Amino acid sequence: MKTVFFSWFNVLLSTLAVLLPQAVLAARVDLASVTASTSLEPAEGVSYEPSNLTDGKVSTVWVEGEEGSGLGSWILIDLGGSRDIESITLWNGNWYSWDFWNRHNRIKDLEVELADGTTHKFTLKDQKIPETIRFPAVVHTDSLKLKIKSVYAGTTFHDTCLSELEVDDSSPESWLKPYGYSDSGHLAEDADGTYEVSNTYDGILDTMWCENQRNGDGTGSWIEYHFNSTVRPSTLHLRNGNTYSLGFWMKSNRAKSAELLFSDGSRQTISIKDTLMEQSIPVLPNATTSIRITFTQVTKGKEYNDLCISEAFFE
Ligand SMILES: [Ca+2]
Ligand SMILES: [Ca+2]
Repeated sequence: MKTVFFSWFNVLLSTLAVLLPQAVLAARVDLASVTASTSLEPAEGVSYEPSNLTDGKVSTVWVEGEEGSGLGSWILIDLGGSRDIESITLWNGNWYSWDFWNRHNRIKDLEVELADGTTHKFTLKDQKIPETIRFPAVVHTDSLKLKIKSVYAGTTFHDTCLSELEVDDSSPESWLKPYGYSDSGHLAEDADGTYEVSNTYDGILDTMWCENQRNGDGTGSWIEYHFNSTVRPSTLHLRNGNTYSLGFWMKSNRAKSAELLFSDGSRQTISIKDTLMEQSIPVLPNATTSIRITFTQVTKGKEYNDLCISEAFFE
C-alpha cells in the first residue's frame, strides 16, 4: 500500500483457510540494544542504522557499510542480562519492496556467537519470508553476535541488508497461535508484498490485511483465525488501519465496529477506536476453535477505499 495500486484480479482462493505450519510467534525478548560493526551512511534522509532492526517495520532496513558485500560484518544484540534463548527470527534482505529485495544482497551463511565465544552456524533460505533459526538446544547467554559469512547476491547492489529481527526465549508465549487463517478476500500481492490475514499476526506494523471488495468500503468483510485446539481468548490486541505511518493510516479505511463469531455460533459486538496505536478489546469468555471478525462499520480514508488491519492478536 506504499504505492497506489489496485488489481481486479484478486485471489479468489483466499476464502479458503490457509494452513500454516506455525505462526512466527513465541515469547519475544526485550533487547537492551542492537549495534553493528558498520552501517551505510544515511542518504536522502533515509537511515540504515541497526535501530531499524527492531522498530517493528520491515520497510526500514539495516545495511552494512563495507566496501564489498560486507562479509564479516556483524550485528551485536545485547540482551541486558543472561537469558535462555531458543530462536531468532530474521526478515532477511531489504523488505522495502520486492524490487529492493531482489536488487540488494541477502545473508546466506550466518554465524551466531554467544557471549562465551561459542558459535553456531546457520544457512538462511533465499526467500522473502520471516525465517526462524533455532539453536540445537536452548542457549544461556547475555549477548548474540550475528556475523555475515556469505551472501546471496542482489541483481544491482553489493550491499547486504537485514530488515528486522526478533529474539525469542524458551518461556511460553501469552499469545494464542492460530494454525490457519481465512478471509472474505484480500488485495493481491503487489510491489510491497502480500495482504494476507497472516500479516495481522506477525508483530510487524507495516504488514497488513486489506480487503478487496470491488466497490465497497470493507463493510461486511471478514477475517478468521483457526486454532488447532480449544482456546479461551480474553483480549483482542488490535492495530487498526494501515499503521505503516500516520500519512498512510489516514489514507486507508479503518474499522469502526465489528462482530466476533465463535465456533459455537455465539457472537459479540465490539467497538473499535479510530487510532493507529495498539488497542486492547476485551473478549467475552468463550471456549472456541475459531474466531471470525466481521467488520460492520468503517471510517473512510482520504485516498484508498480499502479497509486494512495491521495487527489483530488474541491473548
Ligand atoms: Ca525494520
Ligand atoms: Ca502486521
